[in-house]
Amino acid sequence: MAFELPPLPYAHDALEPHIDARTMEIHHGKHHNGYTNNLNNAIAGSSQEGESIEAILENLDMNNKALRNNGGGYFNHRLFWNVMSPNGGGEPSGELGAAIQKAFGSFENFKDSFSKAAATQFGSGWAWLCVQKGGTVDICATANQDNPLMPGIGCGGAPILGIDVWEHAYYLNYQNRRPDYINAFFSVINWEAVSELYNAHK
Ligand code: MN3
Repeated sequence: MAFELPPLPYAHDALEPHIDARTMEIHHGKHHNGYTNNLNNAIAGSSQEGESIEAILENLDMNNKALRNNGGGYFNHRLFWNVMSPNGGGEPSGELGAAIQKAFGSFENFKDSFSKAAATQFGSGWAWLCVQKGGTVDICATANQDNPLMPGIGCGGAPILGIDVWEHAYYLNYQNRRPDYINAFFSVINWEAVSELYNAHK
């Protein structure tokens, strides 16, 4: 069974004005599609064919650049679309809200730390909120299409929120103003989806 490009859970223009429709069209239809096809090429005929993307990444040979880049790209973008929503924004509640309070002291402190991690990731990469077994949450940033599921990368644990800070994610609308894009991302975060991931992986 080959991996397939997952459909966007909303229309291309649904996240405007925070993320523009043209960026979403190219990002999903070209970039994520490319990672998906190249992931399938990278595992074709190998023992990884038929495994889940999580199992592939957790057991990854970090020297396998094609699988590292494209497996990461497939997983990271799939998560990214799902943690955004046109009805997003606000703050998390429930157990995730409590875990964020405990780790960072307040939602505002969390937002500052996450935004800083995303803004200071040099070049292309991602910033993450991850949950460890036991329920504590951590922030980290990773280069390129790496993510904390991969051996020895970032804070470890399960990524439950991620922001893509490659220029292709924001350049059409924000040019070099990465901090403005990061701030806008907070207006579309789907905290219900992030909470579901927290509860599934805590
Ligand atoms: Mn991207």
